[in-house]
Amino acid sequence: MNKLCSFGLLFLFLMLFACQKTTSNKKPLDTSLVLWYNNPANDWTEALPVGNGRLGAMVYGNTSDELIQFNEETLWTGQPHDYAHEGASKYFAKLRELLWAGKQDEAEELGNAEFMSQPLGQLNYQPFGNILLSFPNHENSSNYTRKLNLEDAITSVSYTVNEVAYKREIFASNPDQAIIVHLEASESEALEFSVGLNSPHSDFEISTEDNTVVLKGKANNYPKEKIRAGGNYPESKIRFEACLKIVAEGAQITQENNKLKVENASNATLILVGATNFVNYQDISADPSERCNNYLKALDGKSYHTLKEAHLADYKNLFSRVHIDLGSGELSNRPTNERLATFSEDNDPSLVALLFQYGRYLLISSSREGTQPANLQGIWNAELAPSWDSKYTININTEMNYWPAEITNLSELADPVMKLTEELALTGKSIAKEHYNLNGWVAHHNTDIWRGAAPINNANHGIWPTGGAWLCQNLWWHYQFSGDKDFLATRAYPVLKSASEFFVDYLVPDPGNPEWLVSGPSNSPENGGLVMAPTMDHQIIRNLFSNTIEAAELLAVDKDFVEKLKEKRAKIAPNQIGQYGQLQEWLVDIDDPKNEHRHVSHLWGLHPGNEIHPLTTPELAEACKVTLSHRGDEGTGWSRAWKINFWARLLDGDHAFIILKNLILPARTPKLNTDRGGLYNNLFDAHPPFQIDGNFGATSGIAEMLVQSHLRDASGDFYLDILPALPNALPNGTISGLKGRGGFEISLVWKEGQLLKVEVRSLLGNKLNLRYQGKLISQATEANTTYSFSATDF
Ligand code: FUC
Repeated sequence: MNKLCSFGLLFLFLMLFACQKTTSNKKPLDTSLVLWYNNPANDWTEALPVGNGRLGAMVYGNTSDELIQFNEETLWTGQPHDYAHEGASKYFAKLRELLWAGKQDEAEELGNAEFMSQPLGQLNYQPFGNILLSFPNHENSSNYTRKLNLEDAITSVSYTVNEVAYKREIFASNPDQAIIVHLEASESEALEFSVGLNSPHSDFEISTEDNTVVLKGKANNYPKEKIRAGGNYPESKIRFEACLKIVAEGAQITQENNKLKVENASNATLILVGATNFVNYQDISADPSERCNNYLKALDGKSYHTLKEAHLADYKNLFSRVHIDLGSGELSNRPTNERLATFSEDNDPSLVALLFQYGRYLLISSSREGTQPANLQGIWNAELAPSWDSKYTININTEMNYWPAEITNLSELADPVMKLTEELALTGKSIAKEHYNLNGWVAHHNTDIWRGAAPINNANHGIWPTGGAWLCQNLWWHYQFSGDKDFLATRAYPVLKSASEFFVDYLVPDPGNPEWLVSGPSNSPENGGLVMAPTMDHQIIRNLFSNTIEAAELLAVDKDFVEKLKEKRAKIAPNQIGQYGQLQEWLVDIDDPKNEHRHVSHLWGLHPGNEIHPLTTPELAEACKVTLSHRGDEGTGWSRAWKINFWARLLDGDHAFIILKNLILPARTPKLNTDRGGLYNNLFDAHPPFQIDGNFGATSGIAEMLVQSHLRDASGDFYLDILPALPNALPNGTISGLKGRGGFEISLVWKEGQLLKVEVRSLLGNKLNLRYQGKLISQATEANTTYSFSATDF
């Protein structure tokens, strides 16, 4: 035997040995895309979420008394309602006068009396019900694991009782519009359980028919204890129904006290469908029973295997567009709660990758084409009186939810927030008329499923007219990433134009600097009360005008209007640098350097806007750094997430990483009396309490460290900035599938902090401006063609 041949045999032997090892032993857990735990959830923030955009569920993973809490996204309190305050516009000019005269208290008083939404608050998102499973004698188990695998969007629980292995798999199917729970035992006929449904609402009934448990009910009214003075919240008219059907071949199924008891089963599949009478914000005429029946009919006869395959195909089509690997080690193999507990002292970059992908997972699970947008809690809410109503706060939170959509290759998932914006453009028209006597549309700092657009809560933070204008950014981004002119003409432009129409006539000369136009009455969210001329408004309105101008020019329409917008845009009060070198939050230099307020609104122009950047406006960028140093590196969950994005835009990856570490802190530890900003054990972001924006903002921030595409050359083509803010803590990695404006898909490999390889797929054939460490490759591209470069090409 020659040497080569004996090496070959040895290799073959080793391979066989390796294969044997992996097939004979339990496959080791690939933790790169898995959240996993050795214990059932102690509470809701440890339960694991699944969702199909419309239905959501939180799975606790208890062995004997399993609880699966579920939601349907249209179950809200209230009914279609117009929130306009008739006659409010009579006080609009007066509010300005009072503020200019330095009478803020009086202005707020007048605002509260005459200018606010009717009622003063909006309605809230509701829980639906619970699936209650009971497994007799499963209290004492061994080999317990529960996990959520982001690769297939399935959460599973496995354990052993009396040498029988039990396994549950739970997922939310988008193609079949159902929550699927599959149960199996390793020994035939060893599975025995009972299952029922209940609901936290006061008005509901349960029945059983055939192999199905049915829950019918009506939403509670808005919780009394949360009603703000101003009263008169619309009565709840949402009705709901859920059906849980059991398929367990060969098993014995009996009805017992509105529950179903299953005996002698080897496996069983539970199918939960649910619906309400909500059709849209003006129409609640649907029949929930009919909807449930239709869902069940469409599911009839499908095996668990078929349901699972359809789910995997649908989900993977979205999720697998982006791969990320930031390296892993021994530490990465620990349960997720243990990794979270020590992340700040560890070197565990794969938890960063997991958190990045978790944000994408949560967006896929809470926002699909045709659904409601992800609200403050996505679609997961167990409370009748959730914090901030689990609605849509649009002075940062809802927008943050959608920051990752385009850049992490989930473009179609932005559809719900664009639809919401289109609907607000309709309800906001009557608010523009009633409250301001102006054309166009306006929305303030919150909205709900009924598309409330009037100022709510209190004049000191509710009168803020740029919520709608901010939301317009999503429509514009969608065009920038997709290049879809048809979309621009039919969906984006009409909304942008109408929003601009409002501000064209709304802006007013500042008495101190009459050549400047300012916004007001308004506030710098939610800091400092009712004022004239907050910086953020000016940045948002400038951005709105610029996008409207460009859209009109691309579509070759509305020449005169474009001229008017250009003229007004040039006069909007510019950003100011104040006495400490900070970016001023208002036109007057009154910032308090000790103020660590969670909102950093006046840095909007840095992110998510694009008018401030170290390369284009270095002095303003320096001023942003001063402001950020005043505000500090902590804050609520979403505030931390925003600061990651800010520092990435300031090209300071290490500072961005400091904040990321502050976000990946356990929100709840035995040492603390109360929760803090950070993450719960299920990696839900903590404001506290749970608020999903911090998850989405973190995903966006990590993407912004790796690729940015918001700057443009003189002819308007985008720069793709590669590794613009790579932290030292992430020296090695690969990512594929990130998106850039202008229609590019980007894949990167880096090592020891340096780029090795970049591949850019041009989708639209636009000019490529690839920039790395200040060096630029510019070239024409062809659509659907991939271009590869190594570091030495720069
Ligand atoms: C804004 C923020 C709060 C909270 C709420 C839902 O009002 O100022 O911190 O996130 O939205």
